[in-house]
Amino acid sequence: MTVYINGVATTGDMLKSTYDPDKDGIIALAQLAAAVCSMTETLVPDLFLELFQKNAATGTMSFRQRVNDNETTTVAQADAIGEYAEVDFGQTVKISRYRQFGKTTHTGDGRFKIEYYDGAWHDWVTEIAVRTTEDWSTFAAPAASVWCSKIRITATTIDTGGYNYIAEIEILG
Ligand SMILES: [Ca+2]
Repeated sequence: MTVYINGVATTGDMLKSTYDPDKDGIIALAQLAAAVCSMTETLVPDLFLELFQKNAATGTMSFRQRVNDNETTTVAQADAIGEYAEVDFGQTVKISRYRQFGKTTHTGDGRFKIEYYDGAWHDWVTEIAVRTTEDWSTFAAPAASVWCSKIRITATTIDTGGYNYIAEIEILG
């Protein structure tokens, strides 16, 4: 294949999938894109606990600030589908795993989901069962790590015990 640059036929580096700094020194587009993506990935940090807890949660869930106050005895609660607690990180981070601290007054049939914001809201993990014990779940990692600047914990089914309780949640990179 021949590429014409300014009317001159060339078979230089533009045709190569990897950068080979020989004759013309032109970096193949794919290589340049890979380099930029690699740099961007380096600049997006994994979400760490202190940053997850830095900003108090906002939203429509009662006592929503309690979902990330680093205290498992303070409990947020939702009694209507769609109520949520939102945590804004103030920067783009990578999230990979989460765990929750429950409450024994749950029947166990309540469900919530975790959404993430990257310019638009998307579901990250759905159909998460409310936890019926007052201890931490093990960390669960959904299939996809994602980049985001905010998350929401949203009630999707209200527990027949009356409320979906979130004593604490931790989302990390
Ligand atoms: Ca709490």
